[in-house]
Amino acid sequence: MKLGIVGLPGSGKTTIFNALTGSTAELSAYQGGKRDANLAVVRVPDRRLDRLSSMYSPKKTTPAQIQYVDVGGSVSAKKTDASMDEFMRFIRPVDALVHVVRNFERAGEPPRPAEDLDALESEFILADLITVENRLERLNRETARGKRCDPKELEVLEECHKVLEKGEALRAYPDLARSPMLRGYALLSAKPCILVLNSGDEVELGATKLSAPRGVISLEIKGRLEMELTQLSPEEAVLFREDLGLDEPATFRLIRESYRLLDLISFFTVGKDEVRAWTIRLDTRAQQAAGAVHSDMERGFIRAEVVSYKDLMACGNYSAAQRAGKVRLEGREYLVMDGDIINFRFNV
Ligand SMILES: Nc1nc2c(ncn2[C@@H]2O[C@H](COP(=O)(O)OP(=O)(O)O)[C@@H](O)[C@H]2O)c(=O)[nH]1
Ligand SMILES: [Mg+2]
Repeated sequence: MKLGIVGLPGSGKTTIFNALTGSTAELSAYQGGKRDANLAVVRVPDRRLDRLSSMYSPKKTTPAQIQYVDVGGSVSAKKTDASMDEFMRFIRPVDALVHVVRNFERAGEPPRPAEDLDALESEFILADLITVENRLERLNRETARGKRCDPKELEVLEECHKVLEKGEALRAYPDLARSPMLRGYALLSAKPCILVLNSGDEVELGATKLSAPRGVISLEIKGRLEMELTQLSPEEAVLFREDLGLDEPATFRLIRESYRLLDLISFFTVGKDEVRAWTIRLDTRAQQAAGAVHSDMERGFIRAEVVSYKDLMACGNYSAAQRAGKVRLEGREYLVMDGDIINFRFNV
């Protein structure tokens, strides 16, 4: 699962990327726009995994992971095709967007989060409009030449066209945005999106009112501050956070929201060797979930031995949970729930 960090040049994309990933990628100078994309795999913070790890003291604890890419530059339908192609090469495969908006003064320019948000959002919508129009033209040409095309595709594209022409993002219409017909187009405004208000150190959190477009989750992060905190030693960082009255890193929330945005949940496997979080989509059945761990487990699936995280913690340990009747045997059709601890029984 991969999220792309987008935003106007100088909005703090690389800063947020560094805060998220603990990396030290180079920041752009004023008006810069580093061309190379930064890519990092991030551990999904999960207190449940930490507590399971204390319970089992395994040799290895493996968190769920999620990828972020800091694209650099920004899309503009007005730009040359080459820079557009480059942007699209990075952004097309991402599952969702993190849209960073500047909320700090830079080189004497006061923050204008609402305008900035709208400016880039409009570019995405325009880029999609062009894609959809090109495709529609082509379909119409082919139809005129007597080639048969899927009427459903035409219908979905016409519908997209109407939305985009009104200047609205496709994600505001979730059924349309998720249409299988659109899968190949990687339309930007159809991708799920988290809005990050990147506030300066001096900004009072919560004081800036910025209304997110329909279907967009928003959160506020002091990007530079969070980035600087990730660059301290863990001991120093804890002291600093206490001083500033900060709880966990703000980026943890962003990572968790990314997970939720993509309709992802975690289940756990536990044991002396490894305690591990596995990522699956919401509404995954037990047999398919077994496949996340190993294809043999999916193929030879017999039953899933399941206990919820809450029940396990309430009982204190696995055998107590068994005695209390909290460990269930579930079949292949069982819909795995977030926080399930699963032991797959299989036979190959
Ligand atoms: N004051 C302040 N400056 C920031 C913040 N985030 C980024 N900057 C500065 O804005 C400039 C551009 O940041 P960068 O992350 O490179 O932006 P990008 O072009 O979107 O990747 C750099 O000089 C950063 O130090 C912030 O939260 N507060
Ligand atoms: Mg950058």
